[in-house]
Amino acid sequence: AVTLTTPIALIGAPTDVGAGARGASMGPEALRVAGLQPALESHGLSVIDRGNLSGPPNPWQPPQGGYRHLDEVVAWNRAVHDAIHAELAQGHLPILLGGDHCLAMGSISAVARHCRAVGKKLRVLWLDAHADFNTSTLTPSGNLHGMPVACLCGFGPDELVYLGGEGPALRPDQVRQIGIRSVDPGEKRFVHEQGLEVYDMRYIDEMGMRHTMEQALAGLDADTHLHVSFDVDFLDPEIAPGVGTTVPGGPTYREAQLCMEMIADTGRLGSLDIVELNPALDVRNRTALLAVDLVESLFGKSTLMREHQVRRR
Ligand code: 6HN
Ligand code: MN
Ligand code: MN
Ligand code: MN
Repeated sequence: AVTLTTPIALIGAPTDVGAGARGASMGPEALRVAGLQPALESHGLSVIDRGNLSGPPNPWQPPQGGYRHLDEVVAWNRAVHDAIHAELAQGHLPILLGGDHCLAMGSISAVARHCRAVGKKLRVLWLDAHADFNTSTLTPSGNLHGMPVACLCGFGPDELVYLGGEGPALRPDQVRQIGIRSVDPGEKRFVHEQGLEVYDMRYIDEMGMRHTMEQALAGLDADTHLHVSFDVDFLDPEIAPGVGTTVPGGPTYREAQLCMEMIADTGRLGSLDIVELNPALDVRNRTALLAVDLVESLFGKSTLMREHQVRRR
């Protein structure tokens, strides 16, 4: 659980090796320029910026054997794994500044390893327009940012499945996906077969964000580590144009705020990815500023003091 005394560590991973568009490599700097650290500090949190990790350049090659840039993706994710694990071991709350979403393999494998070591349960909230559940045979693109959930659940190459040591990092029942509205045909069958819990946009339209989050957060307890993997393309492209793979019909500003606030209310947030921000496609850093605004809510910023709000139930 986050307390005002849990130091937050920012870790930049400036790469787009897993993506189909160039530019997410500039994400960490855009988030810094948008004021992520002072925004969190303004709410009394202590924040350490660890700077950026390094790794191989993007070779911009076609896929081989169903994967694009597999060696580079492995190298980046090893670096991410080690950095995130080191922060968790020190009792810090790591925020991964991506970079594309393939990097969640490194961060979540580190979180899972940490949870195994300290005997905590792990719940992953995957906020995304996409399910990211492709495999080398299902993928239409070969881009590894479309495969991290599958790899984390054991469906991928050994170098990625075993990033965190023993066995796959996750069981599908530890994942809740929210905001989904673009799933490839083979991927759709595989999501169904593996029983992923997906709160797609149809569900959010019909049931509302409040009910959606109550479901997605049900069953958390004091022994649960909550990891949020925030793909910025989760948001409607009208408010968040700065991403490589926009899909219309995403959550509005108010829906996204409520989503973040309800996560904050659990007090269980233990780690976070902010990924897929693409400053090359953004407009005056607007999407980065929005991401910072939402992350403030995720860490408990609210309009009024808790005791001053009208009771909701
Ligand atoms: N992301 N499903 C598409 C693919 O190429 O596999 C798009 C994946 C997008 C991934 O935005 O993190
Ligand atoms: Mn503020
Ligand atoms: Mn994604
Ligand atoms: Mn996405």
